[in-house]
Amino acid sequence: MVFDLDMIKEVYAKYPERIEAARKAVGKPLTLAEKILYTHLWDGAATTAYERGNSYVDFAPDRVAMQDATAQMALLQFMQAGKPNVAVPSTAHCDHLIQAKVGADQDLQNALNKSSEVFNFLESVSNKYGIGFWKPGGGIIHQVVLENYAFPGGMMIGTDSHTVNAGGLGMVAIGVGGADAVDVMAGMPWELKMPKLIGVKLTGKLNGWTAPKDVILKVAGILTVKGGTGAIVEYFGEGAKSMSATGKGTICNMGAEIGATTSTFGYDDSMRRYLAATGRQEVVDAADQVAEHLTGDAEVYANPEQYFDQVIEINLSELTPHLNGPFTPDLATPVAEMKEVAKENDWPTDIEWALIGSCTNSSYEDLTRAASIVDDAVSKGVKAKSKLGINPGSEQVRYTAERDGLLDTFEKLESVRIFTNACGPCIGQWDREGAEKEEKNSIVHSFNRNFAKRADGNPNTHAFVTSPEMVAAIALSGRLDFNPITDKLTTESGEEVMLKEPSGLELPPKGFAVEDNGYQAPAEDGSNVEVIVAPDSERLQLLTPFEPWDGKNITGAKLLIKAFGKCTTDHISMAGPWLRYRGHLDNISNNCLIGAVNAFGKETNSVVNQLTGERGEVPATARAYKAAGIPSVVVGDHNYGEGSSREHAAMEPRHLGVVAVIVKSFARIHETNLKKQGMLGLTFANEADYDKIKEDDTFNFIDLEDFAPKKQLTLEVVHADGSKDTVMLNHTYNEAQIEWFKEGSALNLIKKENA
Ligand code: MIC
Ligand code: SF4
Repeated sequence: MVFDLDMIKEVYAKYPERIEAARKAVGKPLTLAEKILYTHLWDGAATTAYERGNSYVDFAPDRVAMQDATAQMALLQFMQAGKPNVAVPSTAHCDHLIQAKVGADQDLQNALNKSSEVFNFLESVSNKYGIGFWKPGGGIIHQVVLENYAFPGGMMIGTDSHTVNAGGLGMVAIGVGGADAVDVMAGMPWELKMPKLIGVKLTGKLNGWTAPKDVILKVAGILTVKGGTGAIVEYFGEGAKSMSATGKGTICNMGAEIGATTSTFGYDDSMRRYLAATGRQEVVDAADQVAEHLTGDAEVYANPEQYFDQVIEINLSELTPHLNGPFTPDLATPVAEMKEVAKENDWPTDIEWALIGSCTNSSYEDLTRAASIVDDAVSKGVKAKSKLGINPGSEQVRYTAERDGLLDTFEKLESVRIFTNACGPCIGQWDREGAEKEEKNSIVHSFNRNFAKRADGNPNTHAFVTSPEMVAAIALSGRLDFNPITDKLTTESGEEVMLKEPSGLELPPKGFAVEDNGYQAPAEDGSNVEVIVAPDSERLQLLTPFEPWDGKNITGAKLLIKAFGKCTTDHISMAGPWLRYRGHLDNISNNCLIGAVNAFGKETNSVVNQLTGERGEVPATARAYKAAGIPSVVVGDHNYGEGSSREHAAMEPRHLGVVAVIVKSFARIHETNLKKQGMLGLTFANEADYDKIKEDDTFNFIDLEDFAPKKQLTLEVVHADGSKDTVMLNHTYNEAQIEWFKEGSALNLIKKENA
């Protein structure tokens, strides 16, 4: 079945005319990213060119996707918008709340027992408002979207940073906070600053042990975790065409780790093959009619330097396998150098666990390539030294892999565990035995993120990101520094053998198959569906609107925490066990900033309460200020809020009385989330002023009453000894966003306009 074919055809019907208008407006050949952006303008055909990195633009995305951990807050907000139905095709996917422990069946049952309240809530809200619902076990949102909904040249947003995965099918797919999704579902424009464009030219062809994952591991090494901020990365060249659509998805997926707004590839045969194999020949037929518009212009790819803001070239024939980590996804080490680098850094080299899965690498092709390694090793008499956990990306992939004997191949290893088609260990939903001992250890996985504590909650677990085939090889050898290209493995009988190079199948030769893919269509007429939230629930809480701004300068605000170094959304609002409270703002606020390192004392979750002079936990201290009617301020370093789209990282401080977050720089989604929730997200005009902030500072905003676009704000910082510093702050608020601040949140404004 093809979902929303009419909508897709309508999008393509507009393409020729809108591309022509865009060409006129921009006045030069167009990149693919520009084509998709300009065909999706809220106001219709383009009349003017927008300045990249500067102009705010209103877009009309074609669809919205949400996963359970963020959908709760997104839909609690949508329920307040006063609309009977979602305005564009939207889906909700249950994938984040299933813990990996014993194996798929039992783990799924446990999740159903534990989280039925949340699943039922999401199911009934979906049913009521016309949202497609994917049951627990149906698969990981981004794999399910790629298999069912993504289409070349389309634009979508999703409440998850890895929504960008759909770039593998030539979309512009962007991760956002729930409040942004509410705009689109409520039929309003969605605003984004016109992205800059980074072109990545891929020459040559992948071979041997090198996989699509290595392309993005390499790019991450070059651009670092903030190098893609505010930019769309467009891949092109012969090398791009030679990769499968799911391989392209892997590359786009992990573009979130360099802060990119999204990544994409031009429409090609790999996409045709994938669409056809996933039952969407009709989408191919429709796309083929506008195929010339679904990729960048030839002039652009011939002279990329003239059209992109930055160009990177990678020769796939020369690329080698990489391992990125620990603790950050941009620390790239070629596998061949790991022996040395691990020794130099004292990284543990024994591997107890190796994990394949996540939205990044859980396709049929990924499983076949990893299985080929296991098959070869088993036939040579090698036993795995480490445990191997596998989360298939979707029920369709799992069912097909089972039918084709791939799961049997993995199960020839005694130590393998097939987990649910869900995020599992990737988001800390992993009951890893012994993790509570907090021993120093290393794991390898095919996921995308490896921030401290992310997979198993142990701060001393060094997690390394690599391709599924490398994960399999490392699982067999039990060593982080194993290089399958040069190193041998020892068989049961003591013989030394080399592993064969991986080989895989892009698509299942017998086609995909599935019995129950997990999809549930919403009611035709949802007006009678009742959504129930128990008032005493500890997991769900209806939202109380945030207070509007009183129009006066904020004064007397206290420093809550000055965060030191990396402060990702995992540090601000940890996942893992806390996913439990994603639908309950007050309860989840108890994890607010508990992972952030305090610049004073370098400890986590320990800050000075200026009212008592005593040290306390961050959430409790914030609550104390709030109870005393005193606003508070958070200060941070570069790329603050890197990582997830979770708007809890903005709503929690807001709920606890924080009025401003002042940092050296922000990650895109988090900055928008702060704005949407009526907070002040500001940056130091002079970065060095970060150093002026002391532990017991009080802040006075001098000219907030004149808050206006492109005008700096002045902050008076009063130190405990009475001395003062004046600090200038930059911001990126436009008129409309200033209104969100004034109203207390963007949602308050929507409600007011709909009243
Ligand atoms: C993640 O990978 O961190 C998540 C969990 O998928 C998040 C969303 C969330 O926090 O729920 C993301 O990437 O946006
Ligand atoms: Fe799920 Fe991990 Fe993908 Fe996030 S990155 S959607 S947690 S699999």
